[in-house]
Amino acid sequence: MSDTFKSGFVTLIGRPNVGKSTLMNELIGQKIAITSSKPQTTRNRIQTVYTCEEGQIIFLDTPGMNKAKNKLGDYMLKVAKQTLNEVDVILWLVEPTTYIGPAERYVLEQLAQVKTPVILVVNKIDSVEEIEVFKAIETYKDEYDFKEIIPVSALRGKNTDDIISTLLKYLPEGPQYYDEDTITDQPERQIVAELVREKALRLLDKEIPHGIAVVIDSMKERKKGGMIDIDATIICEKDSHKGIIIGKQGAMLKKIGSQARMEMEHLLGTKVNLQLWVKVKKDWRDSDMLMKNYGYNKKEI
Ligand SMILES: Nc1nc2c(ncn2[C@@H]2O[C@H](COP(=O)(O)OP(=O)(O)OP(=O)(O)O)[C@@H](O)[C@H]2O)c(=O)[nH]1
Ligand SMILES: [Mg+2]
Repeated sequence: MSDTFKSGFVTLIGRPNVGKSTLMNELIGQKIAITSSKPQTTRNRIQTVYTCEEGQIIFLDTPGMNKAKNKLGDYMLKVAKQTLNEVDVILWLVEPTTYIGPAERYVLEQLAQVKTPVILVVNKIDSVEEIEVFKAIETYKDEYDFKEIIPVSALRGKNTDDIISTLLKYLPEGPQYYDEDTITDQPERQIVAELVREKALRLLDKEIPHGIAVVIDSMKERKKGGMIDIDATIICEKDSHKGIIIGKQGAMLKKIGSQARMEMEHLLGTKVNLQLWVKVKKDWRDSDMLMKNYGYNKKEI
């Protein structure tokens, strides 16, 4: 055992879809944050805990940094920005390319205003030739004074151990904030709702997923045990969307439900009876009250 224990908070930032949630799940070895190929999958700040002999790292997965188009977008941006000043280390994830787009410029602007050490993570190295990774590193290195640059593949778990050892190097000495069994601050109910949203995101076409929210209406274990009954509602913005989510003779809703149920059973370690409903709430993404009802509370940022 080493004689000093390191601990602290680390935030993952970067453009939507760069792989922040995938990387966080990989680092802690468990799926807590949902992921999908649609940008803006993560909406809230999700905290997870990694504990080892040398220290404890508390990860904060945030929504991708993007200019806001509605109140929900505004909320998501606030969640992401707020964390920059509160953490001990920032992990900035980028794609393995030399193109520094508006989203990256925006992050650079934010980073210029903080003193927190920044580690650049070049993700998705499995998707390009090695030379591209090298070129990306060369490009980024001139844009900011990064403490370290680490190329990884979050999806394949390649080089991700390097992130842990590097973080332990930069974290201050500190106490163990959480007991070693603690994995996340997310209530089970919230993870369950997110699993439904993930399946909807993955199964539905582009436009609809951004306008949906999921609420758990009830979640009860049967007296005899061995089965949990869950009622959940998918909220969408238009009648036409409702039709698409339900699908021909309910086929789409059934598919979302059965995929979500399987993961819930894995998460909860018991059989699940899942009932899904679909409701239309026009413009909920621009209503403070409805947003709060669906779990996006401004006061909690
Ligand atoms: N090829 C490849 N794909 C990856 C890698 N990491 C993540 N992805 C994929 O990229 C997509 C986005 O991943 P997420 O983890 O949801 O991205 P995110 O940054 O959390 O996105 P937001 O929550 O929308 O900001 C998913 O389809 C992942 O499977 C990687 O290392 N290689
Ligand atoms: Mg995410």
